[in-house]
Amino acid sequence: MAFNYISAAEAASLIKHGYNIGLSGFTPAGTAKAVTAELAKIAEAEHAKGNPFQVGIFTGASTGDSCDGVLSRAKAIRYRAPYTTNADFRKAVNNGEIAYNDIHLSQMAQEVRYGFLGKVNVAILEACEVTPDGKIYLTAAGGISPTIARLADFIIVELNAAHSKAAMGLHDVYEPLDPPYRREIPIYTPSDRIGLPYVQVDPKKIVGIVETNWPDEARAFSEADPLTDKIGQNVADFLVHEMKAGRIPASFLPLQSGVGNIANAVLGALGHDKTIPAFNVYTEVIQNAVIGLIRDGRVKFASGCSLTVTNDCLNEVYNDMDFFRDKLVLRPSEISNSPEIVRRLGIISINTAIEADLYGNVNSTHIGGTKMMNGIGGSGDFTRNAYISIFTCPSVAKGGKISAIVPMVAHEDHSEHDVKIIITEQGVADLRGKSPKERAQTIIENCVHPDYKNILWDYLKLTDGKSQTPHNIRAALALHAELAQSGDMRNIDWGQYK
Ligand code: 0RQ
Repeated sequence: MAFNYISAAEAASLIKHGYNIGLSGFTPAGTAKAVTAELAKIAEAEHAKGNPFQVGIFTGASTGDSCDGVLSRAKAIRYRAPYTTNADFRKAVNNGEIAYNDIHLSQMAQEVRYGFLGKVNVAILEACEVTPDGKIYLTAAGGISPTIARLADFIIVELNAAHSKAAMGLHDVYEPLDPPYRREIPIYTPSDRIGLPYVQVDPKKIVGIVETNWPDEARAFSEADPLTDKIGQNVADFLVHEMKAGRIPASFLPLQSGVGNIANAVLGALGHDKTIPAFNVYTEVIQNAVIGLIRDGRVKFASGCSLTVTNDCLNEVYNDMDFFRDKLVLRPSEISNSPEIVRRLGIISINTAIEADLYGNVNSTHIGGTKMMNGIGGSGDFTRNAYISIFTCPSVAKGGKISAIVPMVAHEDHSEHDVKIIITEQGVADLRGKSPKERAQTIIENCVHPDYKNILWDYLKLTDGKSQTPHNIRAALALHAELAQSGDMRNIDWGQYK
């Protein structure tokens, strides 16, 4: 079939007010970019005429500025799911302008299929190649592309020359059946391939191909610093200790690691620690550190949903596919983050907390209990099902004015039942096999910053000290209230709660 080649503006003009748009990509990797950038201009023009113009966005995870950034500045997003990292989007959400639904990433595709989120009007997929019989070869991410492509009324393809055709073959595209017909997802080792290297669509649904040359908008990492290095080293030391104690098999287990500088530092430290054998990665986001470790032979195989790497690093992979082809695979997010597979493979999960409490509950998403930061991402998919679930964070934020360990988290994403290890630059709290009261002792002794140790010991003296989970309910959020009032949790005076 001969395709219609159209401009990004022509493609955007096919999208109407009220549509739900399904987008390829996972993080800024592999996200369609050109059509959404034009759509923002249409929204602004319609708003200037006094007409409403807003759409719903369904995608794999965060996107780059060309989607969440421009569309939120243009006030063109009514609804969006799931995870996002864009600062303008965050501002709009916390200003009450956007309905944001923070869904576990593994559940996004199936919630769309189950009809929980409404109709997908159009899918926009970024591709490095598309064939006349409807084979769409994705770029740097799997995301929810197979599902939105199948469900959408029509499809727009962004054929992006910034992604080499060498990406063909990187993907393993597989969509499970829905209940009551679902079977096991037959992945038994991180390198198993179970699907096709492309998304197959009905070519008649492709209404236009937009040719672009637009590099991914992945963020560069800050240089490693002593704090993140120390956290990374604490994670590596803990895992070596567990291996030596026989609680992790000597052949090691696959790792999942979240996004950001701490995650990158953790992987770097693990890679350099030669007491850990070369290992596999089964994760959602493959960052720069993993590519380096594959080069060094420290990571044997990496399965992920996206290559969220700097563009230099991405081109390094594309230019050397002969080396990387049997060491990398990209999967849709419901497979990369599948609870079934996480449990089966015995994945060790490492994610970042905003704050944790004395009993092991973790807040990954909200600042001060009310303002959205980014979202839960895949941290819940992995944590709940991991062989060992680890959360890392610096012990203090904002120059010491905030303790990351608080009496009670102001919002809970991961519960005491799922969080097994907390690691800060101060040390490691191993919560496995402990009662809540025992957990509080080990967390204060090992993870809390020296400025806050007595503050938290004193908090415990305000409780009955005997209940299953001792709290002084009036004082439980007093550190947060103190921060809101004086700007520094260290100013707390417990006297009023005695
Ligand atoms: O503020 O931006 O003003 O400097 O939060 O904190 O330390 O720079 O760390 O960028 O790794 O983000 C949890 C948000 C950490 C992230 C979170 C302030 C701090 C700073 C950012 P500034 P850092 P990071 C994989 C798995 C949830 C999803 C997840 C995240 C800013 O890792 O979104 O894990 N995780 N997904 O100063 C007030 C506190 C604070 C605080 C930090 N207690 N109170 N502010 N900050 N702690 C990803 C995917 O699923 C795709």
